[in-house]
Amino acid sequence: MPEYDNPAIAAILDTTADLLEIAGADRFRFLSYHKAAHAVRAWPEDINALASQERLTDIPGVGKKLAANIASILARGSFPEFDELTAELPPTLVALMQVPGVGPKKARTLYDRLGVTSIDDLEVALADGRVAALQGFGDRTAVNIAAGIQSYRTFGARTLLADALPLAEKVADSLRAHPAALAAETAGSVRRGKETVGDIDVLVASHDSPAIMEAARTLPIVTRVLASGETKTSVETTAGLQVDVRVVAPDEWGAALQYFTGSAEHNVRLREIAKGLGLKVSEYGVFRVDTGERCVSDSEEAVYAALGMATPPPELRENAGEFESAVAGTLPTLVTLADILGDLHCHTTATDGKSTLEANKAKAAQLGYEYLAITDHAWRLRMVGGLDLDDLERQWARIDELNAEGGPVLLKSIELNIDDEGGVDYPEEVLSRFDVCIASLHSGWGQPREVGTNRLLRAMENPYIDIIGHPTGRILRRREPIEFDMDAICEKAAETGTALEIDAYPDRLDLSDAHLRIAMRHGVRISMGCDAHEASQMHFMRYGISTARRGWVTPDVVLNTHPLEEMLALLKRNRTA
Ligand code: DGT
Ligand code: CA
Ligand code: CA
Ligand code: ZN
Repeated sequence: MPEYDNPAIAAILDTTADLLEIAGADRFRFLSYHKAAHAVRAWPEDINALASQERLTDIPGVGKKLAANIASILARGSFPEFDELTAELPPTLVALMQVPGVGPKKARTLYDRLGVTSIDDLEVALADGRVAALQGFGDRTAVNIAAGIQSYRTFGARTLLADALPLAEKVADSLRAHPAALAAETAGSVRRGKETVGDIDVLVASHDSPAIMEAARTLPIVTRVLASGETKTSVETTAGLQVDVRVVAPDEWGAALQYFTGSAEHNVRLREIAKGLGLKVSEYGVFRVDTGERCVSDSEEAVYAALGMATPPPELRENAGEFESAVAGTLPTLVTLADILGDLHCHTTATDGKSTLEANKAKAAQLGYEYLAITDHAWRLRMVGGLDLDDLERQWARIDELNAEGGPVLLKSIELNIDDEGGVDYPEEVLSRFDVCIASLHSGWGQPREVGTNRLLRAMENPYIDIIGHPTGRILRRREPIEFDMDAICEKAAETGTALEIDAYPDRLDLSDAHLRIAMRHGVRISMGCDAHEASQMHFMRYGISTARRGWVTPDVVLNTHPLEEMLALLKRNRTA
């Protein structure tokens, strides 16, 4: 029986939810599977350890029944309800639902009427006109679905870093522990900290390649060996993700790690630079073109040094200015997780969070934080219980009590909603009573670029809006960013002293790396928050840090790398008051 980790279990629970929805089950039933999947993904402890201690129900949203289902997956790869569903519907149908423009109803119709079970089937049915001919579909729907397949193929099929990184580390750790391995590291987009990854790459240094290839094929999480040769093995894992394991000779380690870390764009540029120096770079080393002699290959630093430059951190290797900095010796010292002294964005049971103030505070203490901003939703998000003034007074009183007990300081805070004119939920006399305010866009997708820009510009003029939360509102693989003029926003942010957030929630990572590079050029201050809706999600900070590093963010510009008093003094409200 292959081994399941948290993302692998979550994937099966999500598939169950999607199949239930396609089968027409009631909303409550399928949502309970999605909720549990979400919680399993975020849970910091390994699911196997939890199961063996009979503590699966510690995970929020996992009751007795779901715990039994999870235990059954761990034991035999499935559970009775899943067996029944997959007897009726092929599990590949859920991939159809990932295509923008195809929901559960359309997926069902495509299956019932045309026998479509995969995206490949769907493309054939679109091409020969059978989709357009279906009742309730038509030409326009068919065109939309075709466009949806395009966008699914470009970004929908990728895996969130948060689902890949723990697995990648586990594979690298287990291969590193192999007696024949001298070193093992993750490479590729995982090592570069990219927000989504196509597959996992792991590099191993060894004199005994067959032994490492055998170890790769027999990793406990393997469900299928896709290919296995002398130096490369590709496997599919229980989470559905592909892992490529490559073996190199120990004296080629540095050159190979450099090459397989990429990115492809970075490597292309590196080879051009080498050419100009009469050198050639490959995964085997740096060679002199005239004599064919190998200069260096054993460490990454030696490879870059041979080309006359410092070693850019993996997160910067996107050919986005790192070569110029590496040659000039001006590579930035990037922010690290250890620099973070607090979290500036979380929710509680007062609105749509699942954890209490007390639980969030306990988690902040466990993470060694000095402070935690409590940023529940404001009044206008009534849908999720947005707070009115009475609610706020109650929360503040409780925060005062908890702060009197010592430990991490809870900051009285809020996540405001920016309306279509750039206004927010409360008048200034209320806003002035918070320690810090975030304001976010929660509506208006598809608005013209000018509208989005103006809403944010107006909001930043408010002296009490210290931070713009998840500025573009993107949800990876599901929702495009709100369009706005990033240069204009950054200029205003720098001018008014408004911080822009990196929302570290794994499917947001908003601002993105590309936007952060613009923000850094403008000297904008950055705020980091997990947007945790459950205390365990405060562990997501590391993914925000990966994005920050990809965006060239240095520790000093981040609000919450500063001790409490210093951080408060940097807030807009305290600078202009
Ligand atoms: P991914 O998996 O799509 O998230 O992105 P990567 O960057 O991990 O790409 P992947 O897995 O195809 O290859 C890993 C690294 O190996 C890549 O970043 C650079 C290097 N590499 C692989 N194949 C090629 C190639 O054909 N040309 C170049 N220049 N580099 C390659
Ligand atoms: Ca990869
Ligand atoms: Ca790969
Ligand atoms: Zn939030």
